[in-house]
Amino acid sequence: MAPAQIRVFTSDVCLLHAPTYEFLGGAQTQYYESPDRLTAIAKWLESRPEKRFVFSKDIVDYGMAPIQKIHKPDFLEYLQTAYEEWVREGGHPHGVAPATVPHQRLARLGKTKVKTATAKSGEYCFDSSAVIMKETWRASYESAQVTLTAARELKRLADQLQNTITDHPPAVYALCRPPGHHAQTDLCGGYCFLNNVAIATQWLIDQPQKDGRPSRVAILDIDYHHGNGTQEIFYSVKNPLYTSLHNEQDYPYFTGSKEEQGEGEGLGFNINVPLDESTNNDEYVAALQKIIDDHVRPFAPDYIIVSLGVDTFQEDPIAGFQITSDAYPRMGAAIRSIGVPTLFVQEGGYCIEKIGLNVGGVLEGFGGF
Ligand code: OKP
Ligand code: ZN
Repeated sequence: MAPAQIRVFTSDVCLLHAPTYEFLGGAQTQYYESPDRLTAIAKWLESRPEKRFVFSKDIVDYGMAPIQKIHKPDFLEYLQTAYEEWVREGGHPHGVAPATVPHQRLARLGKTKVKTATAKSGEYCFDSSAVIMKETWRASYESAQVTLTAARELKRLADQLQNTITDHPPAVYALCRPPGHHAQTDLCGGYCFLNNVAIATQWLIDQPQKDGRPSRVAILDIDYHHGNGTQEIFYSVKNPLYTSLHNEQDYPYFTGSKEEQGEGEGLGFNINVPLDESTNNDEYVAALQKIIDDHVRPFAPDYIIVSLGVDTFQEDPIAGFQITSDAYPRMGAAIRSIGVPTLFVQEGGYCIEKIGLNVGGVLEGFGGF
């Protein structure tokens, strides 16, 4: 039997972050990570029959504590003050975007103290796509709170099912933006400011199981891009397990190889599976099934968190494998077969016309609708 419904949490505050342009391939283009993505997904899900998707805009404010467990205090301070300082210093009012970043081979003798808004824009960011505008902090904070609210609902549903035998694990979906998987402990980049998945992961780990032990979380990052942020944040711990399928040849270019397997206690708990850009539906689903069988199931997670990017789609304007809309329900079904309560968190996906169909495909595939 399929779960009757999938709960969806979202918030209009997530729409407030709306830069109008970015630089792609040297050209000034539209800002692809737009609020329209979120409204297009909501519209598609709401149009489905049988009230499969139950929306809630009741977002709980968990405050800064769960965010401070992941991100450094100076970085959090920066995100909240960057725009005002930038404008005060004469930066363009569209928003903060670095022109100079501290490259690792740049001579840094440790004596310079970063003070100006322009210098800080490079210190805390690794590319030009994470534009900080007036409402970016508010929207990013809300995006994290939407994810936490969804995580709490998943825990509630999982607890309810504790003593029930079921083949339909509960699923909850955080329909949020800006996305998060590129955001590191003290770096924004790749349209990401706060790492929503990392924040919710740590929150769930900190919710003990019945026997008092911390919960075990496996992250399945199916966005087209490597989640360098989530990898970095959990690189030296053995819980969560981080797994990612992505195109290693594409953005963010310098992370995501098979050789990155974690360090110290975390060795073996970071699994990167790079795929070629020619990857088609069957090949993708086979790779997903393999990562599930070889790594996710053996980890015996209490929860799964999916970094749900649908920029794997062949028609995506800035990304994409050779994957059509038919593949998404198959991905959802493969994830459901693990049989574990699952939190879906929105990451990338930039084809506005099909983003609802593709996200909805994964969720309906999981639900068995
Ligand atoms: C965010 B998420 C590549 C340009 C990349 C930033 C992409 C961020 C993707 N040609 N610009 O993982 O979907
Ligand atoms: Zn992506």
